[in-house]
Amino acid sequence: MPQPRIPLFLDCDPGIDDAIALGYLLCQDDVDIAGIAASGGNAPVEQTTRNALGWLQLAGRTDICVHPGADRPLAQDADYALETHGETGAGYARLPLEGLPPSDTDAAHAWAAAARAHPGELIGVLVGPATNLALALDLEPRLPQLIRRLFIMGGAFNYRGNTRPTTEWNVTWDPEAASRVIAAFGQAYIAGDAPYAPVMAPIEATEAVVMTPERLAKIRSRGDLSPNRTPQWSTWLDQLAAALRFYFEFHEWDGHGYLAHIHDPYVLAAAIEWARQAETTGKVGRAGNDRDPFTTIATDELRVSDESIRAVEPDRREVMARGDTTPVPWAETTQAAVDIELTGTLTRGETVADWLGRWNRPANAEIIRRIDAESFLDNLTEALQKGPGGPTQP
Ligand SMILES: [Ca+2]
Repeated sequence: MPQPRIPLFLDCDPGIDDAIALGYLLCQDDVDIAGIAASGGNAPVEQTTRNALGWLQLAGRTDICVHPGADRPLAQDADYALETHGETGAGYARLPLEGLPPSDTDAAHAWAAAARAHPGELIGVLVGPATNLALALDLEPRLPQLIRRLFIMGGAFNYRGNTRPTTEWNVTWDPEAASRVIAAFGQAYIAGDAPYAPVMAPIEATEAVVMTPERLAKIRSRGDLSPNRTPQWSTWLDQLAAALRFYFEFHEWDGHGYLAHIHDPYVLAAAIEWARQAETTGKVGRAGNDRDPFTTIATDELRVSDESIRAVEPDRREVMARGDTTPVPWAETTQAAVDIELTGTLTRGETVADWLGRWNRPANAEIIRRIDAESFLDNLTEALQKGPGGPTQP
């Protein structure tokens, strides 16, 4: 039986970890890229659009559209992370200067068009600020019903921030947009209009995904043994290594050591792998809503260490064993009511989860609590070593 294809829309702000996500995406032979949107965030939107196009062009994928997004957040001035990602948002990488033009269709219209073109099937992945998707909700309020599942990189729950003391970058960039997206997608889930809660991957989980020089060397060298590996892909990896060198230096300067937290590729990979698993095990409508709203779901034993499984409470293990939902791959998750602080004088942009049900509100999001980072990094390594191998490649 042929493998079902996965239509996917990626909204990003490249950004160095975004670049790894883009590369990983190109290596997935069963994913149909329904569109790529660029958001302002790590760099101005003109630059992130150019970077997305540049990474694609470097890989020979001149057939993929990049849709430019809004140039500023909904309700505040734009801020950029050039000290983290470099003046161009691509570290020391040299991307093609002359190149493809961006799409004439802006990001918000592209989100709406992709969702309408794949009703109930599109996987949405947000690894930049939520501005584009919030604007798309104005154009197409049925997006939460049309999109099969939304995966969001963002937030910091009861954790030190990476931007302000308690806030994460993507949400801080545009808290109003993040709030609107969570509210819309969460409400559709609560109302029974959408089968799955949006997934949030906050930094206290994604920081476990660490790229090291050793891991990078493995990706670059072992790939020579892959029959699918082309010289073009080797060049792509050379530029990724140049980008990562900047990212390593930044993290070292920031006190984390000569390594890099790579938040975005995990979220993209989890979305793709979840779609595959859900396809394999059958579509389970209302997944998760039969349980109490604060249920912890963990992945099956194939993808999480024994130690992690033992840490799950016994009654939660029963939920896992029933197999009545498709777990988020390489992760343990908890459903909870989530909201975003928009007015706090010290905490604007903080994501708040009501773990104990004090608000008496149903869960509107599935939050990733822990990631089996080593297993995911092995998957990432294998994919990047192999390179793109689909029929569209020469
Ligand atoms: Ca990003």
